[in-house]
Amino acid sequence: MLLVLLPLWLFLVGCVSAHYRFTSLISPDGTVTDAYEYVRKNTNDNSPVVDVTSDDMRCNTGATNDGADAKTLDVKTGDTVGFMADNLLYHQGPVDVYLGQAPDSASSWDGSGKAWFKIFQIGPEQSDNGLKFDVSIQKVTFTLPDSIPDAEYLLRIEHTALHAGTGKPEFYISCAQLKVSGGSSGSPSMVEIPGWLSADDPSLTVNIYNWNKPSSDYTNPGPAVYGSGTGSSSGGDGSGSSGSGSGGGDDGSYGGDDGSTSGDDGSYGGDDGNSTGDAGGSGGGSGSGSDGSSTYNDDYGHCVLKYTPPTVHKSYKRRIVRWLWQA
Ligand SMILES: [Cu+2]
Repeated sequence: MLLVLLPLWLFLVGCVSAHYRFTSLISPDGTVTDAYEYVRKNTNDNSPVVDVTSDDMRCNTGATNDGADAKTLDVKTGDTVGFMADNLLYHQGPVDVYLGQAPDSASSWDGSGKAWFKIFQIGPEQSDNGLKFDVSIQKVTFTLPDSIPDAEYLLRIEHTALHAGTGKPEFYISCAQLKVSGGSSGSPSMVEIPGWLSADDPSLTVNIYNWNKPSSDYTNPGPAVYGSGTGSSSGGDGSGSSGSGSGGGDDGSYGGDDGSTSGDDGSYGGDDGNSTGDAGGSGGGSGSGSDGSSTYNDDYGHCVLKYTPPTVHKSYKRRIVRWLWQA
């Protein structure tokens, strides 16, 4: 039976490896800090959270209750910070960034309570032809609001992948730990996570492939942005890292489209360049094709298996069928 399961196994491996995590905090001087230095480490590899009512929505699976291993970075209001992911956010969907005010230290807080407010968002381009999200983002930076209380915070990024169709969102989440000083007496209105979004929220049930512009504007999940909401996005190690789009803001406008030139490092699950299988995944994809099977992402970002069975003589085929039947 192992032989039979092998192609399936390759399929799963190829798909999982194509996902992404926000592993690094970008400090105010622009440094991409080490993976999980200031970001809480999750335990679900690069898989998404899919239940919007789960406590895992706060900081991802395994990271909501565990901040002890991550450091807390000193920053000031008005500083520009950000997140770097370990892959392009190649699924279509919005990006939203929140601050959660810890009652005490960020590292000891589980993110519970009405303590979260949004400070940045990246929405889609909206046209008569549908919604279009930037799928070449790897780095997201934004300015911390001027008017927030001095406190320790969890800085939370959420990428909501909407590619799988109506009502099947995938949430890619990370939390970094910050100690903010220099603030004033601002008092943003706050929401509770989970609880601030329900599964039937229009931002989650939208069909991004069938959406007509004039009837309704798309609004990102969650509350309006508090503060200026300025920031940008770009690809990872490719060109175009100086993006200056005025992303987000209350209008949900498309963020950072100047600087989002794809950082094409080959980690993107190639469209179809590796679909022949026996070439072993050339063309920058993640295919594992040496035995005739490979995976690639189709136009909707779905992971697809291409399996070309080896040529087997008829008599062997019969034997294999008989063997399977008996197994
Ligand atoms: Cu996916």
